Amino acid sequence: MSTADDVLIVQVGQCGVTAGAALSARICARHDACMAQPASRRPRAPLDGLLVRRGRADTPSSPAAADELVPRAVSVDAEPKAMHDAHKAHTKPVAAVWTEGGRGGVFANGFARDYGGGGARGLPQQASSARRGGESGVNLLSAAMAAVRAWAESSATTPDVLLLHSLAGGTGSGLGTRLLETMRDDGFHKAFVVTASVVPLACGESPIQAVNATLSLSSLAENADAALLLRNDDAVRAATRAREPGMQGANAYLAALLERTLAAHGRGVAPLRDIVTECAPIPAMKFLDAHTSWRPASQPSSSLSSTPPWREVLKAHLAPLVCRTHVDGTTPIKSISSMAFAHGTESDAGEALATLQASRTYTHAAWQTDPWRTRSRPLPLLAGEARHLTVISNRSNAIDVLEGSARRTRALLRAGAFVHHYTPFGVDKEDWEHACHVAETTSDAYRAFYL
Ligand SMILES: Nc1nc2c(ncn2[C@@H]2O[C@H](COP(=O)(O)OP(=O)(O)OP(=O)(O)O)[C@@H](O)[C@H]2O)c(=O)[nH]1
Ligand SMILES: [Mg+2]
Repeated sequence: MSTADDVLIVQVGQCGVTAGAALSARICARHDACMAQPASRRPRAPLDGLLVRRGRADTPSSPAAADELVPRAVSVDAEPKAMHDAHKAHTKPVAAVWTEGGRGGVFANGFARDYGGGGARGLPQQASSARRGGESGVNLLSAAMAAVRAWAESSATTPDVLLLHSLAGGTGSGLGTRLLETMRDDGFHKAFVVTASVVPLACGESPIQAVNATLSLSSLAENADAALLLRNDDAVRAATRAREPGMQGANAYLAALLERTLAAHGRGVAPLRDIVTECAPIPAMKFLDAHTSWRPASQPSSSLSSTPPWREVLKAHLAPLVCRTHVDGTTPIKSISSMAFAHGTESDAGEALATLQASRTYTHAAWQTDPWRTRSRPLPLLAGEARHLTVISNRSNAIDVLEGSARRTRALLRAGAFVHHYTPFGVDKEDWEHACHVAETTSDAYRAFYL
């Protein structure tokens, strides 16, 4: 049976590589903390199973020591900068492939350009294989697939895949979804593929972010088993509350959220399968909402002397991050199925859930009589933190992302704006139309079930 040990993390584009590096740093730090304990009472860190031995130098300008333990993560980016930064911070994936130029924030450029060629650099093979770095002449999609395949084959069973990427950038959205589609056609049909898809800031970061998001959301609807929609607005809000503003803080929040999500399921349980089975059993509704309580580092905590009550943890550090109404500001957001991952024991999880239900932070559809599942385990804690709760929920606010993106894409389509940026890469008006249609149909399914 697969477990957390059989997860392959594939991180694509600047956002994927950078947030993935923050996750890797946390996994390695937990491992090092456990190893620092005397051998007689040394615990196994919750995500130790994700660590593998990496071989020789395979990343830009940062030769890794042989036999270094690193998380089973493959980094893919069209440009090397995010990888350089991650490697300087000593957060290395097991394999990295890259080219020398970004995709200019255009989905089509990431999705289709890699068909045609352009030398990719990197080492897609396992540590034991012969080195194939430098200008290999292989295109980025092929090189990325070779790395993914090599590490998948190193696992006892086909691993489940966590694809970490943004919906807005050219590489993360375009190449990320292209990789997903290729995996589906290429032996990964047995694997559960869950994406951690970073939603751009609502205030807007690029005039074509909605088009990129619509095109990738429609591909996720067709190819992923579940997609965690990680809103950058929430991550930035969490970071600001924690007095760690900016993208670094946002990534620290996202890393904590993903670490807890992967680690909470207990021995012998495959985390991604658990999430798909419990939260996304209906294929038409696979877009999930995810939040974790994240204690502001600067805030004094009673946890240093005693364990704070769940009411305090949830009210102060989870509820403020969770939206309760749709973008119209009045229609309540409803859930149909939710999972709560608690640090601690089963009784801690039960207590946390009772407190959460009393707070009405999450409201479930009236017909759903048994909406919650809990998972509990001693999980990594942040400095000064005594307990935390993470919630993954199938919620109607997916409608806002799907409809909002499709609406803006249709407006650009009517105006004929920006289409010429996509057509040279083989993504034309019909593809925009199709993506809008898929996003709207998916949104309709949510409306029918929830509202
Ligand atoms: N949370 C978070 N979001 C990021 C980060 N870097 C970029 N983003 C978001 O990602 C989106 C832009 O995508 P990028 O990942 O930068 O683009 P890319 O995938 O590298 O694609 P190209 O640069 O166009 O080739 C925007 O919504 C950014 O806010 C990061 O480190 N953390
Ligand atoms: Mg980039």
